[in-house]
Amino acid sequence: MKLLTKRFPEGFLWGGATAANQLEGGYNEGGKGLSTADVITAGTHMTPRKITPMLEQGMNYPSHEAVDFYHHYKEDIRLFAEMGFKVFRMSIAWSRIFPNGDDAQPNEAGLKFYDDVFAELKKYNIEPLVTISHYEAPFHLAQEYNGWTDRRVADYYVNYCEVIFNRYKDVVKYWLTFNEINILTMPFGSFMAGAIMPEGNTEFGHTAVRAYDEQQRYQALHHQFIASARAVKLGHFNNPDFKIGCMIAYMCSYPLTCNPGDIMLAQQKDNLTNFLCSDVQVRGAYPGFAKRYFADKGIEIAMGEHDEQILQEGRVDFYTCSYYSSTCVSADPEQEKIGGNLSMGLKNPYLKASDWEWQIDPKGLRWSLNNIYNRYQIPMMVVENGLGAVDTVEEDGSVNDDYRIDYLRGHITEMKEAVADGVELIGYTPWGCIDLVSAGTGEMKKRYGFIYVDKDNEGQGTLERSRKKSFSWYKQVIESNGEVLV
Ligand code: BGP
Repeated sequence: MKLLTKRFPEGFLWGGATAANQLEGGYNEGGKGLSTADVITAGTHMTPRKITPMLEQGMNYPSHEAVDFYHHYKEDIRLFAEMGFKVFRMSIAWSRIFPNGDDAQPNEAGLKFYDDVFAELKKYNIEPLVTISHYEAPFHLAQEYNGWTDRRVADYYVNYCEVIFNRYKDVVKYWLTFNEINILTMPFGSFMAGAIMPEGNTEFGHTAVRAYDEQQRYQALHHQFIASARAVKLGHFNNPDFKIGCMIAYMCSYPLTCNPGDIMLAQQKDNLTNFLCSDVQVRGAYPGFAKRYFADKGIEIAMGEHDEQILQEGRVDFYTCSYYSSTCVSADPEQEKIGGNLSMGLKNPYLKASDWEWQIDPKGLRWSLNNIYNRYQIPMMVVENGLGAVDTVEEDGSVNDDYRIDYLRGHITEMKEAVADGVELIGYTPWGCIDLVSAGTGEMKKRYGFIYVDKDNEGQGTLERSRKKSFSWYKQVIESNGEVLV
């Protein structure tokens, strides 16, 4: 028997992660249509973003320019190559390829833009990892069809997949069908992930009236499962070498005490928020606990005649997740709440939190990876992880982000433990490897990057790129395949 060592495997995919609407800008260039992300204003930690059904004069829409990767991609990819990236996670903006979503023909200029990006990556032997849908859809699909509540949107998505699979089949091998698909199980995901139009209050996330309509959200989610499964089958047919994965926002929730009520609740939360979606995508069927939840809540999912078979035939090849923090759950409603990755949880007295109240818990990553791998036993990647923090630029232009290095070092150390535990981890792409717009708040101030971008919350700045202290640190991590972490 070969014993496992505490080392990352040869060929481990080190890199970084981004998403089109938070990175690219050029929102109306090259024939691109308006996306759902383009109608969300900037907010802050304390002020929610707003969804405006019409673009309003004088409003700050952070996706419109973002950090202008659209015009800076060559420079940015050169910097990724300098760090030694093996992989770059990016998304394709659906509305660049199909401006309205239901167009008869794709937009050639949009396809050409990604040809150029992939060619640039290839120059440096960086493997693209492409998210097909990362928190955006053509806005027309939201307005005309109420987004993913309408099954026809799944057809448009599959059509979009067919076009990009054909076009990029020789340059892209790794695909993810939907970013954090499980966000649709929460009110927050309604518009952002489901393109479901809000009614009444248009504050982003928790307060949009329709967001609470679970029936509608789970139906939209079912359509995404079908779309994802059809895309997997189509992709494998197109190119048997394709590796197509799911992507889950893994929310690690500990029971606050050993009270059996807390233990039960933690398991239920793990099941419903984390495992419902990956069970469907990895195992190809709804788990029993989902059926029970639907029955208890009176949710009825309209299923097509062949849906069960479609889900079975469209199982993913690998599992990926984001992991940022952990929270606690308790059966006692009086416990103190704290923020988290798109959801609230309870405070853990043993952990410190970031400025945005996300509790920092590297051990939780090892625990989560083991928990997931024990269930599925398929290759895994951590495709988002990192610390959103305020950076200070010194007079000499340097950014000494030791707090970010500490965060990443802690998490990489625990990933290595997970590898020694037997978890088949094949890659790691920390979030926002270059500063970009925050999805939750729309701010620039919440930075994750190894590369600093000169732009502030009001949209002012030169967009100049510079290397932070973490840049050279991460370079040596990659060079040593995770051995040198000091
Ligand atoms: C994930 C999203 C990303 C990203 C990240 C950090 O949930 O997939 O798009 O933004 O969270 O969140 P935030 O930008 O709110 O700090």
